[in-house]
Amino acid sequence: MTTTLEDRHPSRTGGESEITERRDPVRWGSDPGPLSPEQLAAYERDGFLILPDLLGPDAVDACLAATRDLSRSDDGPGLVAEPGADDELRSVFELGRHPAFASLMAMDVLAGAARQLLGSDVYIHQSRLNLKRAFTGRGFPWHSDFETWHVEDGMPAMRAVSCSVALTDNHTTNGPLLLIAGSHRWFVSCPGQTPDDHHLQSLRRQEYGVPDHDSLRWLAARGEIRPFTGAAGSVAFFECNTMHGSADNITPTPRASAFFVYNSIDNQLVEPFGAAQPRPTHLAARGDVRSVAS
Ligand code: 6CS
Ligand code: FE
Repeated sequence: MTTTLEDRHPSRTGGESEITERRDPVRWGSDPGPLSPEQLAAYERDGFLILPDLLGPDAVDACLAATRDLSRSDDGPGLVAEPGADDELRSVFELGRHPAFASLMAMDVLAGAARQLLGSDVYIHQSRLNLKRAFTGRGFPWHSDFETWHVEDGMPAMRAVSCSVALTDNHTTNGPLLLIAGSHRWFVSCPGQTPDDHHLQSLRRQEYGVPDHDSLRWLAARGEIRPFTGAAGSVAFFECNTMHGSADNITPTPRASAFFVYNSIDNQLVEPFGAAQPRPTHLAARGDVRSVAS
């Protein structure tokens, strides 16, 4: 059942692509927090903020050990294989099951920055590992996370931020996250209509919620495409509507990343705006969500 709320960001309604101005603030409120005024200004301008070497080797090592644990677990719903390679693990969801990730995502340097950007308490909407293994790690086509979270999960407003933690060194060559600077200022509605149980396909190879080339050219003409490169322990915060994607990793070096999506406690999910059924809760927390402890 789709929601009866006014859809302020219609997409995948069966029509053509359309680019509209963003209708929500980028930074909500003016709460204090770990980010400096210069860092806040860069985030508002670009739609992302890269913090090189934010986390130390101990935190990275703990996450890598947790990654090995979670990757070994059974083939639960939170494990996603690469397209066309059922034995190659692509993503693992619901990282809070592991104490190392649970404590990292609650650290003030991460969760405090999210509260500062979103102007409220926050909860984890989604957490995932993208392993992007050496030679076989496949990329992710260009997309706005908010477009998916609005259409398929019922996220009402652009009041969420992703935190990407590099668990291995990110180079220009091993499939780093690519972001279009400034793209968060426009909403790109996508063509087509969401198939039932779309996540069973989209998390392996996304086809719906991927903007057309003309829209991507339009955005890239207004903002530089920048890679998130840096040593393991580097962190990128990116706004939920910033256009991003990444290429395949054909190099001998893995590009493993953890993603924590912080959503405002005041932006909790309603019924999907463009899908028949909500996605499972390991992809989109809903119901009795709990704020990340401050
Ligand atoms: O569908 C989702 O929620 C996920 N898909 C992508 C490609 N990025 C955001 C999110 O992790
Ligand atoms: Fe994404």
